Amino acid sequence: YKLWLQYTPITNPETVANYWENVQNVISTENSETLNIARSELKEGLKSMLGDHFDISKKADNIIVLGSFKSLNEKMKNQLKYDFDKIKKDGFIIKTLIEKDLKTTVITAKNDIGVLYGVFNFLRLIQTNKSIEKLNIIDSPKTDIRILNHWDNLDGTVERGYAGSSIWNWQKLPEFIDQRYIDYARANASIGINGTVLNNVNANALILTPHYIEKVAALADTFRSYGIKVYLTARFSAPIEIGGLKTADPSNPEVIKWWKEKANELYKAIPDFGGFVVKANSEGQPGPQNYGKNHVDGANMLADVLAPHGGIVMWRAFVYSEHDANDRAKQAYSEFVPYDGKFKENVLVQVKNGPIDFQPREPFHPMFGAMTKTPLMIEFQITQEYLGFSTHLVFLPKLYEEVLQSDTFSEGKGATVAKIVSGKINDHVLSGMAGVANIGSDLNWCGHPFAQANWYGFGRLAWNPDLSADSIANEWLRMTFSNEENFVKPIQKLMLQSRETVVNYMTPLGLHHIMATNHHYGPGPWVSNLSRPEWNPTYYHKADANGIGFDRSDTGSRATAQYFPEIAKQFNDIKKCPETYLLWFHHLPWDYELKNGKTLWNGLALQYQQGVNEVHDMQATWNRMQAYVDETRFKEVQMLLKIQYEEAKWWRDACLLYFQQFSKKTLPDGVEKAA
Ligand code: GCW
Repeated sequence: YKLWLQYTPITNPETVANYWENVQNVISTENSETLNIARSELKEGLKSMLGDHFDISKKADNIIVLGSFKSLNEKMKNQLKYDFDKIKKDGFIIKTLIEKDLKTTVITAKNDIGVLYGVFNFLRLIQTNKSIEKLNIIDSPKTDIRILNHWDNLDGTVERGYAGSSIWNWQKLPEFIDQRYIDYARANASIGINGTVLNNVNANALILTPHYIEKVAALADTFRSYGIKVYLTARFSAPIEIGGLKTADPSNPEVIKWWKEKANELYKAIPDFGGFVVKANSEGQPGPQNYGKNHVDGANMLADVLAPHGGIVMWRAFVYSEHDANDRAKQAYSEFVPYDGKFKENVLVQVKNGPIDFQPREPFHPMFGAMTKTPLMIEFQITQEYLGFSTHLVFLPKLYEEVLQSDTFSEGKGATVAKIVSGKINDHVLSGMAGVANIGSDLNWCGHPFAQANWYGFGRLAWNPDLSADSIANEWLRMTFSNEENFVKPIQKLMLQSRETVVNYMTPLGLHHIMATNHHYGPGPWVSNLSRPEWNPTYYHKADANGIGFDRSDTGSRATAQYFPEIAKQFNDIKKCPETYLLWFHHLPWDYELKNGKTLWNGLALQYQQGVNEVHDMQATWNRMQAYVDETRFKEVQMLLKIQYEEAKWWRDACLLYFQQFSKKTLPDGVEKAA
């Protein structure tokens, strides 16, 4: 329940003494709600980790000074002023200053929240067993909007949520502030998350009624001192549903007036309200296209009403329709890219990491790099809709890293998705990263003890999209479980491998969207009778007697042409296309020869088997860890891995039996037959 903020007592007396040498007291130079939180977090954290040694009532020499730059004494200001020029909004400095025998560690920032971020960073050093003797850390977030998207409905259910029900208790709000809200804010602040969208993108307009606004305001009040702003999803047809109007046409003066008044009402209750996320004209949601208008008309109308209050619009690009079903992967690009430059300044277009839908593996979305005048946010899914819910252990930062480090070549070599979303490439004022939350009412927040790492990792990468999944796994394990090398090493390896493993047993070689209908849990490549073509798995794998895969090259849907030439050429050419994306971009015969010399059929089968073997190895590794993990978590993970193993076999058997009807080939040696 304590997530990565365990502050586990350090047992080695020497280590304790060492830390104690450097932190004998905490002095804060000013007061504010946020700084008080920072101070008490630091004291409680140190006390918990260092034990009785840390007695703040004792007179002490080596201290930590906490406060914003303006509150520091002249001497410190002089020593820090150059560093200070290097930090940006919300950034911080942690620096050891030594004068004669006196050592002072200063944690300072331009604003209060920066100090709180600095405190969590400092505590992380001790949590992960790092030295704090001579510190010189200057760090700032690389994106502005680091935000969770909750797909929580007002009735307490969570769309694609696998960790119990919504943590927002609408019935008891605004009076009752659940301790969980505070714990939630603290956990988010500890990784730099500074925004939360409380409700589902498949929005219910009721959230915008006075009854709910009051409740939303109570949450905003709770989160404010942790630096977290509240945002809502806006249902485009709200003027009709709760406003009594006949239309929601964005050009209609009555509609515009209604939204203006709604914005005024929201900002009266929540002066720092963040703004709206909108899913429009996608999967049946209402939008401007219902009135013959386009995304720009819709987004700009809302942007105009929010602009005077400093609010923003995050307009989602997840759109596809049955009317243009030649290739769903191409639709968002065609609907948005032509409008580059037309969006108002306070609009960001929010784009999923890949062109289909949160698959175990997708190439990066071709919109990244293609809209130079519009800030693009990236949307990742933290909840594991297509990756085994909260039952399978999958460390997602590995997936995030793969996407973020992809080179779009939009401005020549090095224009990575990370650089585009952090606004570096086209100098955008706004930048951001959204993660669809995996948080629910479960005792452990996320349903799987290791799913917490995905929330943690998302936050860390939103702060710095260039961090490595490797370092994130390492720090998370140390903070959440143990600093024992015999534990950290093998489990870090297990986590880093886990994403490739799920790809192997679900969708190897670029296969995608072959999950069972609606819930997306388990295999369903055979489904072909759904009303919309692009909902059927057969639409994506196109397996037949001649082969398997979706031809998106120049001989097929030409989706490859949406990428910049360097990438397009690579994806287009069977010989150059990375095999991880092979069947994403090409339809190939069953005996096509893979790079390892195997036929496509044999290679595919062996990869499914490898996924199964890898889960087996994960089990074996975990079973050796009993000594390092408390019994509850040890057993939970053990039981979950057992399910994962059985289900990896289920995936292998179901997919291979199904595809075998077309390939008409036997399974190669090494692949176990279905029981
Ligand atoms: O992946 C699909 C999900 C829907 C979701 C949609 C979206 C919120 O299956 O449940 O709806 O994406 O992102 O809008």
